[in-house]
Amino acid sequence: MDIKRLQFMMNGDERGQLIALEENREIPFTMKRVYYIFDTRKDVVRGMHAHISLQQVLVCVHGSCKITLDDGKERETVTLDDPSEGIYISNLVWRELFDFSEDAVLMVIASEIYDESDYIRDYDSFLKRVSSK
Ligand code: T46
Repeated sequence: MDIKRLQFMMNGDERGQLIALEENREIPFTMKRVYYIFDTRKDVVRGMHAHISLQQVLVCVHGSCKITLDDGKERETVTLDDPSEGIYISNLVWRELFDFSEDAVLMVIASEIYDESDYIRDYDSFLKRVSSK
């Protein structure tokens, strides 16, 4: 599956920690958008889609959540609970986000600006698309 766990360098001193994310360095693409998700209820599932061309890096900067990733062949569930770790997700990977802690803040860095036409929201259409790759 075209996903990658990223470990970011912490610039820590007696004042605390600082992590810097630069495009084409820690983030393996040119960044066009950042958004963050918070105040998500524990029983909620977000995502439930794939992207035609969007690449993203997800970092849970506070609290925790889980993400199930599926490329049409394999499925894997990853826990995000450390602000020094990110997960890179390529295009054509189905994602389901769940089990958000009350204090979770999920930051997402995206390779493109928001475009609804890039979303595949039907799982069968996703499977057809990946099998014709
Ligand atoms: C993803 C997961 C991790 C915007 O106006 N601009 C934006 O950049 C985004 C991402 C969303 N929106 C609007 C569209 C909807 O009216 O915000 C609302 C909620 O978006 P959505 O239902 O797509 O949220 P999630 O959490 O299901 O999915 C989002 C991203 O869309 C998606 O790319 O990978 O977070």
